[in-house]
Amino acid sequence: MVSLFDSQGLPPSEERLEEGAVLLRGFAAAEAPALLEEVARIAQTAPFRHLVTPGGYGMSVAMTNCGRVGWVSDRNGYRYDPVDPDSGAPWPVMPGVFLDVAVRAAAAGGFAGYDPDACLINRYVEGAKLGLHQDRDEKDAWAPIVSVSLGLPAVFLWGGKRRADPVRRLRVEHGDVAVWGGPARFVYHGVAPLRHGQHPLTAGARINLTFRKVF
Ligand code: MD6
Ligand code: FE
Repeated sequence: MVSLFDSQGLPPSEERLEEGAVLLRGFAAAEAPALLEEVARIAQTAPFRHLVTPGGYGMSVAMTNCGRVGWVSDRNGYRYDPVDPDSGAPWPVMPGVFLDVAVRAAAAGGFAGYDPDACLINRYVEGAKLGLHQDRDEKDAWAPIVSVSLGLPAVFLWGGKRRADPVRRLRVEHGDVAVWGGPARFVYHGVAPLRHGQHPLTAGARINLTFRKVF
């Protein structure tokens, strides 16, 4: 009998990157318009801004957050902050539709009972990029990162556990969700410079939602 599942035992729309990591193609496509409406609402309270790295460089990606804490960077380093440093107010509450997509994607990736504390929202325009890095500012070293791509496509860089490991270039499109945790939690990753384009829902931008269990 012809199997609907590939040799890795996953449906064709799920690409296993390695132990603990999957790319769920189109997983959030149906919720994407609702997710983007919430992003616009969040950005009215906590506007997108270009954070400064500890080294003093402005990041090309514009960021904001929602949830119990938000990821921020300044001359003192990276941290999770319960308030938006620009306003002194708590970050907007994580919308139900965000939580629902993140929890279901985590479960599909093998991580049941996901309880993210933070959602970092990234906005890329033409030329914006994120260099190869590990996410290591979270106390929970097992719970997955859930990364939702919206709008313009991008090339997601998927490396290994050491910076010098080979890097795969994965095209991520509107609605795709990557989940990495457990043994894959500290894989180096990044985003190649965004190519010019137009998307019906985000115009010239890519929006990325990155969920994390922090504590
Ligand atoms: C992305 N973002 O925007 C992935 N990690 O597709 C990240 O991996 C990320 O934006 C740590 C801190 C900020 C980020
Ligand atoms: Fe990251």
